[in-house]
Amino acid sequence: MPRKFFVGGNWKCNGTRESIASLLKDFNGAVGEPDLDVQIVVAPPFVHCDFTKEKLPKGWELSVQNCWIGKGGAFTGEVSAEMIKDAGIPWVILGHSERRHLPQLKESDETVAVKVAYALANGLKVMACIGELLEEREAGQTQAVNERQLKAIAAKLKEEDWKNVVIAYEPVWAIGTGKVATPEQAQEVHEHVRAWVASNVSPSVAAEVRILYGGSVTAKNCVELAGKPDVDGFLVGGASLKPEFLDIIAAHK
Ligand code: G2H
Repeated sequence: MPRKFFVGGNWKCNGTRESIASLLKDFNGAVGEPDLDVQIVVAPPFVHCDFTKEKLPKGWELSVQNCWIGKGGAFTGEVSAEMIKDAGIPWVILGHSERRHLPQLKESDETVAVKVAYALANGLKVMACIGELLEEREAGQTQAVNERQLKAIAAKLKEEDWKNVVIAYEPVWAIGTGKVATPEQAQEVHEHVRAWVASNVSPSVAAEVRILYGGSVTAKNCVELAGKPDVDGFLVGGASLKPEFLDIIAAHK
């Protein structure tokens, strides 16, 4: 079965009720019947999820951008996977590079992996992010870093869990910098990731798992990226807050 194209919109820590209402009004005005060849998932900040859910275009799904590592309880400020599921939100983004690398957060490979496993076990679907820093790429460690991050996650999952996972490859040097990976650079890593999954999880999971590219995706660069055989969609930040998100959704056509 061909892999269905997937476009995620990561709104990060942006937006007001007013700006979201305006953005969704534009999206609703421009989209007609759902395009069954693409899966679209947007991730507002927690506080805007309900508001966004009421106004999402038909067929679009909702995600959050993080969750707590385990069962809820005395963890001030955190939101558990069970709560997210209970709120009717199907997806969570985990392991985003901003959570891995911001000095205030510093989530380790192990923390990300435990979160992914717990979220899946509690009925969420996961966009699991991986990606190397600029200095790691320059030191020739790109594939090794992505393998290490993936290995930590794979070690905690059963084969059947993978049907609820999409992998997002987001080179850190390309995130929010305007410096997009070339289609060849993206394809090289995606192909390697898929081969790693084939060898370390199973060939059938490798054939089915969607591998998204993320990092300064725009309406201008998305078509060429989408043309690469192992690029199954995008995780979009800045451009998901603009009308051009619709052009990125159409990139698979
Ligand atoms: C990477 C991406 C969204 P941007 O973080 O996950 O953001 O498209 O702004 O680089």
